[in-house]
Amino acid sequence: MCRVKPADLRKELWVKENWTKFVQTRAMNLRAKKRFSVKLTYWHGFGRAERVRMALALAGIEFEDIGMSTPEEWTELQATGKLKYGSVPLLEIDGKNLVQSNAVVRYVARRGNIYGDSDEERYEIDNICEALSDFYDPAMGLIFGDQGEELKEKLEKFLSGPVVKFIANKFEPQIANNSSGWLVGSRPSVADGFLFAVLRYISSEPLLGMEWMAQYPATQNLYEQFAALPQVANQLVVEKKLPFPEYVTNVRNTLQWFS
Ligand SMILES: N[C@@H](CCC(=O)N[C@@H](CS)C(=O)NCC(=O)O)C(=O)O
Repeated sequence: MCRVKPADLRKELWVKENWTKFVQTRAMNLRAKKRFSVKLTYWHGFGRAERVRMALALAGIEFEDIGMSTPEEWTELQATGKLKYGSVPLLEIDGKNLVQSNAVVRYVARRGNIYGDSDEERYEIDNICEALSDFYDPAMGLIFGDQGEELKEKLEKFLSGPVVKFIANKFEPQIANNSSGWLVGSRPSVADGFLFAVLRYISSEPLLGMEWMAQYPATQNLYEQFAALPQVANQLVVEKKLPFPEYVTNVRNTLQWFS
């Protein structure tokens, strides 16, 4: 008769127990690795990264949102050689270091299938993203300047200039004439994500606030529809956005702007 020795039994039990633990830990590590294999580096604010965040959110791609705050972090990042032009945002995805926000948005758009359903739609999406850059670029610096009378004047000019040119005359009628309620085609695309990012920034305090948007019901409806998409709503819950003063301080500290 073959008797199992107590020592062998203990060994077998040990292997069984620890193998299960090993398998569980490995699965956990793989999940964590997968979860954070996508990394976005910028500051925890809007700037040029928000269009990328919204594209990732719409595509349902989980990412680690890395916000810089010190000059050391900036120096270390430069030393990695990951920034082709020395500037952020940086998206680390699929083993690549992607820079240039509009090119990054297009990459995420293709990867996440949020880039229309035909070449015509993709052209229109690109066209709107470029126009959104034109609209947003002059507004991006508003929170970095004077917050008193000077800001008030700039905001008035912004409302009667770019807001009329882009929102009133172009995007509002384009959305209103599309039965889906999105900018292009029958489903949300990166163009909607970019518009949402821009609207959210310019409607934050101390900028325009939300009231101005009521004049543009189709735009406002798109804004609300986009925020309510489950994958976007999830991102808005976990986002690490800082109040403007802290965001501005972090950018200034990191880049050593002393003015
Ligand atoms: N065209 C680039 C511009 C990138 C850019 O200028 N990023 C700024 C932050 S918004 C930056 O990294 N500035 C620091 C520097 O260039 O030294 C893009 O859209 O990504």
